Amino acid sequence: MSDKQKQQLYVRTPLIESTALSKHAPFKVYLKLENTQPTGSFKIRGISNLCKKAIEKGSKHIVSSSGGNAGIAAAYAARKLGVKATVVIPKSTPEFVAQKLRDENATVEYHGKVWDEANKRALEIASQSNGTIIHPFDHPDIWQGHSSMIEEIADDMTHKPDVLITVVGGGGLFCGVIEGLKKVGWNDVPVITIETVGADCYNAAVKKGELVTLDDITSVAKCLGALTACQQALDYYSQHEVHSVVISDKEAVDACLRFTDEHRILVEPACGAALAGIYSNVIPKLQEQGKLQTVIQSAVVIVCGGCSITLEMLNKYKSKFGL
Ligand code: PLV
Repeated sequence: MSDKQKQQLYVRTPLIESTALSKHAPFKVYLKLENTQPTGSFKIRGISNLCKKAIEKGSKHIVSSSGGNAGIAAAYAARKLGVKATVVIPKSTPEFVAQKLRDENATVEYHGKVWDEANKRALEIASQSNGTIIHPFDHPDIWQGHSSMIEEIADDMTHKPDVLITVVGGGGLFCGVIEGLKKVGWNDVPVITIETVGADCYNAAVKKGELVTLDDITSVAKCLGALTACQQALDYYSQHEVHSVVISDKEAVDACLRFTDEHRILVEPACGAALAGIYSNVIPKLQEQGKLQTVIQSAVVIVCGGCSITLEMLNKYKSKFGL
């Protein structure tokens, strides 16, 4: 392995106790600040792991399909590891995100309305150019990479948290969380998975007991916008205590606005959805429904981050939802 390949591309992120968010809950809220990764989201953990393995096997060209953040992670990893990157993004991705990809030296192609269509094009490019496809969420090396965030949390906390809150797009983050919990022996820590209405393929799958493909992504949380979740995420549902919750776009945007004021951190609605777990009282609501039976004294929220947001966009969402 070359020195380039040995370098760690993700950073150990802070875990902080949030007095501001704890004021909204009858328990202590801890935040795992994945927005502080060099690429702005947790994605670099899993994607860099997968890219390194591909390059070790001789790959010279990384091809990624992405709603944005997985692509930025793949482009960053490719640049640092000295190989070429092509990223296919759906047309819903803002131009400034395409520019961020170009800033990482990636070739960018817009294709399709949603991520699933961009992914088909990425598969074509990879087969035509002898490139390696880097899936944004459905690969064991991605989950293994993401699981490192739970190992860090276990190292940093003096006690086991009573619940963990995360979002689900295609389920890569969630699978990483479950694998991390297994690794640190926290098999009994319940996980709350949050999605927004119109990007809720995981909730649809757990309700039906099989994978469901949505017709379209209508949520503003485009980065949660996989039409179908990965099978492993559904399999983990029956192996771990998981509570799948769907919130509105308005709640996700409201959480982004409040978080910006209270923590001075700007995140996209995909991440606002996790924060809505606190701001929209998801835990007390689950308890009222008798669904979360344990006493909750502490909760960890995975602040997954994301680059697809500007103050101007957040203000537009604010007006759109009458906030
Ligand atoms: N975003 C993917 C899929 O988009 C991407 O290509 O970047 N939070 C943020 C900020 C994200 O960007 C994503 C995924 C998620 C959460 C959900 O992660 P997942 O897909 O592993 O469940 C269409």
